[in-house]
Amino acid sequence: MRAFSLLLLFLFLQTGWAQTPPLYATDAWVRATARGQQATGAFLTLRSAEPLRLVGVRSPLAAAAEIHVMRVDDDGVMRMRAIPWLDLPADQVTELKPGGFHIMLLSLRAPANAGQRTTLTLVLENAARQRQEVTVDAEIRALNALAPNPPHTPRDKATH
Ligand SMILES: [Cu+2]
Repeated sequence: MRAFSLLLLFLFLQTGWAQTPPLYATDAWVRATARGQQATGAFLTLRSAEPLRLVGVRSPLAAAAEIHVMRVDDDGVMRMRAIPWLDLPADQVTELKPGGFHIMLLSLRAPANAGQRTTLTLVLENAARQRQEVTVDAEIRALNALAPNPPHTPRDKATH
């Protein structure tokens, strides 16, 4: 793990909770884009001290973002689709990574160039349905970092 991932900046934009959310977010990165690409994946590792739900994400890089899951469908083809939230069980590491859960940044406002940095703002909900936001710093990494993007379901294609 890189040293910079331990230096994440946590920015608390709302005060719905008495305390800051008990969330550890590390190794956040965004896949760099090729020319003309409208969407890309964002990834990070999360661990919460209490049950939380990731219900949304924002980034200055993108006009919209979705939480996606990637699964092998009945026909044996791996596809990804949007899910309304991602549960973060207490004291359990949840990895958002290529080939699994990930954040899809959509309608990109600018190319994501390797070596540059951006931010991901995570919208979290606790058991009492209070929401709070945490912003983490993310490195943009080369297009060929780890697995390639698989095809989306036709439903997703309409919005990507
Ligand atoms: Cu996706």
